[in-house]
Amino acid sequence: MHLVPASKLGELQKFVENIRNICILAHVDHGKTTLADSLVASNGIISQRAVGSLRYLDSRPDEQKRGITMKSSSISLLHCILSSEYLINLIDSPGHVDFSSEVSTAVRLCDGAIIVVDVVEGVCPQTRLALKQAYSENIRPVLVLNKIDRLILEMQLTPIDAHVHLTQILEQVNAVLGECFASDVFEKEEIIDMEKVEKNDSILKEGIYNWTSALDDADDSHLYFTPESGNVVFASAVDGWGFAISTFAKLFSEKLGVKEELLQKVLWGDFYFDSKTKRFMKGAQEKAKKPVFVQLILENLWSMYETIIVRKDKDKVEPMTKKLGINLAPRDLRHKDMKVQLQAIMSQWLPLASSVLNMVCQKLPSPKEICEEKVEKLMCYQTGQFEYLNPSTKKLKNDFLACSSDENRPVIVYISKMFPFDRKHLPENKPKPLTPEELARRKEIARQRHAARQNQVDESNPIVLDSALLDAALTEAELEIEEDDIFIGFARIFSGTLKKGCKLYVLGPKHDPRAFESSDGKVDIDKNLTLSTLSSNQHITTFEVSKLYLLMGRELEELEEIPAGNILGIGGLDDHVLKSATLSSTVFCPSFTEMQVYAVPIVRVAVETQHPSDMPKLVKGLKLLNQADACVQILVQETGEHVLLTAGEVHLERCLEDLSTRYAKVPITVSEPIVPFRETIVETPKIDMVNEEIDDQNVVKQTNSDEKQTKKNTIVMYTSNKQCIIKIKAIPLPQEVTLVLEKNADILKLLNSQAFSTSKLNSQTQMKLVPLDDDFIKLDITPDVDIKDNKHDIESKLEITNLSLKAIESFKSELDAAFKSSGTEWNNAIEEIWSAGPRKCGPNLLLNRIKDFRKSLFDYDLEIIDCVKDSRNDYTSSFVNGFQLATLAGPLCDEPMMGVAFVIKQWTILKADQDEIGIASQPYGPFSGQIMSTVKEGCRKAFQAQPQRIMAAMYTCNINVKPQVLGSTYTVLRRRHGKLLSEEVDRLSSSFKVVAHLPVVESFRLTDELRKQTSGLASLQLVFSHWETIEIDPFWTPSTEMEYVHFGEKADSANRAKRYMDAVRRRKGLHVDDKIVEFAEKQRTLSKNK
Ligand SMILES: Nc1nc2c(ncn2[C@@H]2O[C@H](COP(=O)(O)OP(=O)(O)OP(=O)(O)O)[C@@H](O)[C@H]2O)c(=O)[nH]1
Ligand SMILES: [Mg+2]
Repeated sequence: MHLVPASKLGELQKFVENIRNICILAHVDHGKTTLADSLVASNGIISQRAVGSLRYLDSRPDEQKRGITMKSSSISLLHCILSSEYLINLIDSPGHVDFSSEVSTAVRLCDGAIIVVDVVEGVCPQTRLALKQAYSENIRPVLVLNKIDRLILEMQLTPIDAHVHLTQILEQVNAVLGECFASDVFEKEEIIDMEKVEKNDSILKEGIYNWTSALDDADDSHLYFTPESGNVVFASAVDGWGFAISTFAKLFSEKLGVKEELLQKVLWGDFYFDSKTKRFMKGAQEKAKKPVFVQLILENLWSMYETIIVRKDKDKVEPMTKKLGINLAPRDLRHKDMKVQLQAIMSQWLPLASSVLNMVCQKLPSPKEICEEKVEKLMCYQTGQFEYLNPSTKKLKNDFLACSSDENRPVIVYISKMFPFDRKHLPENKPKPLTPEELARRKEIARQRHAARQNQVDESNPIVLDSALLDAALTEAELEIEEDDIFIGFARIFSGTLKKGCKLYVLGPKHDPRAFESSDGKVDIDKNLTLSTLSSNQHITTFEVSKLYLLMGRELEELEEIPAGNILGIGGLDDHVLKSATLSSTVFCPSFTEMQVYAVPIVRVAVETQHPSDMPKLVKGLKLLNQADACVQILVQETGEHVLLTAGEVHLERCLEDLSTRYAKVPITVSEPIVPFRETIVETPKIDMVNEEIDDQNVVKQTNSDEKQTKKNTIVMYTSNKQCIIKIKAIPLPQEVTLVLEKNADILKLLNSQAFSTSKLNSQTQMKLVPLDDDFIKLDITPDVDIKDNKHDIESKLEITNLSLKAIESFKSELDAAFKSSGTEWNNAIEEIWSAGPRKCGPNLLLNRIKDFRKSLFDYDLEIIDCVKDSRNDYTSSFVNGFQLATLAGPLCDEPMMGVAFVIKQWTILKADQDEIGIASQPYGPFSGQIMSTVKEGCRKAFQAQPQRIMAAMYTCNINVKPQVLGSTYTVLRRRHGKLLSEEVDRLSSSFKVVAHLPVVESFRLTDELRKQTSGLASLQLVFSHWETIEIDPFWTPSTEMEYVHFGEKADSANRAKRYMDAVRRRKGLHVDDKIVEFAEKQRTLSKNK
């Protein structure tokens, strides 16, 4: 096909029914980009010969070098079926787990997805995730079973075995879809049940419960991949061929004189051809007959590969092509490499692009078919449920469903990411062909310059250049484009038409339309507002559309207007959008639900410039990097150090490359990866380091008297002016409670902001202390709704909606259940919770067991009456902040605490008269400050009075490994303290799928080491999983008899927990208790005497 002009694609954008917005999703290396090459080649953008080797959509040099995709990119293609023309907006996405945020940005803009599965590797972790993501975003999938050629050449399966194998792979994929469906149905059922219970439905009254599950009634038949229904293509992307069942149904219906519809039904499945009756019969497996799929399809494919590639039978090639009706170019026929001949034949016989694109057009929905469920999901970020939206916002649902470009429809656009683009390559900056006049002018200038140079020697006779010509030359020079990047918004129009010059609101992720219900949807926003000038409670800026682009892979094409239903690029948003945003012509439009992020930024490095004078450039570069990548976070530490947070090693490398060559363009130095730890306490261990029970008899070293004193572990603290007494004890939180707290950090935040806005007391002190409980300041990221500004904000009034109250209540009951299941001592704990920390939303608790002073986190709806007399009320926020500071940086290595409860048993302020305290405390500073530091110190001491432990961040590590190197893989894992979880053998590829947990801190350069140790026969995926306590006491010294026997008195064998702790302490410049060699001389003499 010839190259399709952009104007033609622009024309097609108007026919919404014929648009397909799709993305390609798969596990890493399953062949997405190679498949995309075939589709791109079908539009003449690249040649058919380049398919597979070019990987056109991997436009970054490092993508080409490493052979993996690192960003999602889009291209618009034309596809014709009979006389209908379709516009396909195709997005290729990365498969590597580090870039899963790029997959989310792609999925959000699409209505359908092509799931690619490598038939040898089968369903892998990212395939599973892709299917789940597609399901949860309500996008319809089709399947491409890729790399069938590997079954023939590499695995050398017979056609019958291959058929069995393909059936199994299909079952695996469908099983994942089944899981998604079942969990979705159960979830919905739970909500319905809860509503029923709330309404006090007849079930309870009548005492009858309907035990039939919704799953029994739910219809999931439409969901699965079945070749006979046409949503599966079998392919070899690298060889450029692919077919659906319908491809062969059409081919054979003429040849065999059988109806196409009949063939469509029998070509896949348990059918065989009975040569006697000349009929297709069911039961091939039972009667040990060859299935039709094997007989008519696979055997043909196999013989093709065997003749051309295995036997290299050149003479048969020509007759074969004639039989198939293929015209092979003489150049291909003469080609020495038989693979090229095969590719040429196969890609003409069973062209991959047409099979895949036919399937896409026939099986995937157009933007107009967007379902109600998806619209509601997109619209309810702030409220969680559609019914809680305001009427004017609810009305917009019809506009989403209509997906119309009508003038009267509101414009709704979603931007899922901002991607950098070289300014020089923008369509408007591309060099245009010169007109004859310009050519003549340039010639004239050149001639004059030449003459001037010739006459330079003769200074008395200077030649004056024609000033008009010079002016023209200057304007041209001025037009010389700056060499830098601009950002383009990666967007989709859900309603209305985007035109140049139209003015829109840019709604930030925190925009809430409920605040504008009284307006008519149009509000006056200062035109000059940009991201950097927005205050923390403003979320809207205005923007005039100036540049609209058609995304064409490595290129952009400028368009004047783009109608609803299309994927596009929008320029000029640099100052308005940070990472994602919603654009609309009405403020009633809610911001879209945030995209689900599956990658956790866990790997940190500190970056700095080699030359201090370059620092401003680095800061600017970091801001740009932050804008361009959904998964990057930038932090500035108190020390002024800039820290970059990324999802993993590969992501980190890409970010650093971008930073030094694209955004900052200065040489940078990078610290060793910084891995976060947590600090916790545990119950006193009952067994020692050699797994022997500890009892009084076998303990050799008794604890000294100091420690005995704190045996009770309750710490008593006085403020410096001795006016206040506090008794604190630290206890480990049950694991379930910690998990619930960790999961509900958002609700804790919400609870705090409400508690704050409703509490009439202490606001002053709290305001002062807010910045203290954060040793990191986020760099120019749209600020979080700041607690202090919240008080007078309209939003805070809106915040206590029914829904948030409901969410808080369900969190409370979940937490209560977790407490109750952990033993009777926790029975009342839920009422005692005073605060969570650090940052008021962390996994540690402050428990209030002060007999005469009640304060609870869940008292947010109570007005505190008549307690002003108690002077402690004036200092509660100082008290809580002391706890916040303590939990933010523990005593082991200044890392945050996790899973610790601080029980306050007593808090007494001796002198109630505030003025007196004020005077008395003069020499020690303000009393509130004293209380805070005393609480902080008390918490630390209480923590130290318990057995302390370090917690490490853990990865789940999926390794695919060949049996011959399984041993060395385990050695590598063991050395890095990995814990084996499971090991499965894949019968066909005879490789092992190993799943293990591995501390993040031990994971660096693991990929390289594995590659070396296993000669590249193991592949690896790392995903953040959880925090795990390292069961070794960092301060451990032998104390039992057996420990003395095993480790000797000095016990100088390596203590892993201590090693981690010391490394962090060293990095932070804290004191490290290094062991110094004692009696060095004695040792030397000993060795001399020997
Ligand atoms: N044998 C065989 N190899 C294939 C086929 N399709 C792709 N490959 C090879 O698989 C490797 C990965 O292909 P890509 O297209 O880059 O895979 P991808 O899914 O885009 O990978 P990421 O984007 O990094 O996730 C390349 O070496 C391809 O040549 C196929 O049909 N058969
Ligand atoms: Mg790729």
